[in-house]
Order: sequence, then structure tokens, then C-alpha cells
Amino acid sequence: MDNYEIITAPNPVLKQEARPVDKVDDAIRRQMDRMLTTMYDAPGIGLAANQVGLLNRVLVMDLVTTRSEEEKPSPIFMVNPQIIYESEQMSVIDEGCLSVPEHYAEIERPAIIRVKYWDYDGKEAEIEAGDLLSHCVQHEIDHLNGVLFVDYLSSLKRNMILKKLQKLKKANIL
Ligand code: GNR
Ligand code: NI
Repeated sequence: MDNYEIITAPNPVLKQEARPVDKVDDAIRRQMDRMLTTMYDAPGIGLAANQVGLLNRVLVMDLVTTRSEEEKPSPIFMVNPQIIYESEQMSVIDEGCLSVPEHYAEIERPAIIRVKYWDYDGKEAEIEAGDLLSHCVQHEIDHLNGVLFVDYLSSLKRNMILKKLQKLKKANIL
């Protein structure tokens, strides 16, 4: 199956809010399958619909980027994810983003969260996430709300990064 193209900043679609999905049907499942292969090939540990130019509340994740032949992938698919609990304790992780290539920054987020969502079959599901998974889910939900990790940095740092990316685009390097 054909992969999607990943959109990089600055691009208005990354600043837009994605709309809720009414129902998990075959079209949404095809979108999730295609987002997953796009994410694996990138490679990344998460991907939100905005990053492939689709404005619906769909995300895919898989924290394991390298697997041997025998190991089965264990993707997580979320439709209409909602954070229903955030710990007061925070954690800092060095984050990157496929839409902000080659830039990384330490981002502070609630250490543990609980998320309610619809799974691949459209069934209601709930998970508790800590560590990298917690950061990844929050990073992906931010995308669905039009927020990038660079939005947590000072405007000086953010604008420097965005200018560099814009320059690479103009030179056709991105
Ligand atoms: O591949 C990715 N790595 C990552 C590392 C720390 C916190 C979040 C992430 S998500 C990112 C892929 C991506 O851009 N998802 O939107
Ligand atoms: Ni990202």
C-alpha cells in the first residue's frame, strides 16, 4: 500500500484543529493502516492525521522501532482520544517530531495519563500511559489540536527552528 506524504512545518494544516470522527468504518481503518506504514517507514513512534494532511481525530503509535523478523508489531490505534486523567507529577523527555525534522527539545508533560478512545474496531478503550508512551500520546493529541512541540519553546527558539525549516523547503531539501 502507498504511504502518505508527511507534512513538515511551517504548514497551516499543522496549526488546524482536527474534527471528531463519527464512526470507525473501513475508510477510517484504511487510513489507520496507511498511517501506520507511513510511520514505520519514516521511522517514528507516533503519527497524527494532521501530519498527513487529514483533519480528523485519528492517531497511530508503536514505541518499538526496531524488531527482529519473528517479533510481531504491536501498534496502538486511537480515534477521538480524550485525556481523562493527568498526574501532578511531571516528566521531561527529549522530543522530536516527523513534522519538525532534525530538531529536538526537552519537553515537560504530566508523567502519567489515562486516555479514553475508540480502538481499531470502534470499541471504547482506555489505557494508562507513563514514560515515553505518555509523552507520545500527549504529543499526538497536541497535533490533533494544532499544537507542535516547538510551541512550548520560547518564541526565539521556535522562530529560529521554523525559519530554518522554511529555508530548507525553499532550497527543496525538505
Ligand atoms: O518519532 C517520534 N518520536 C517522539 C519522541 C518523543 C516524544 C514524541 C515523539 S513522537 C515522534 C513522531 C511524531 O512526530 N509524531 O507526531
Ligand atoms: Ni509529531
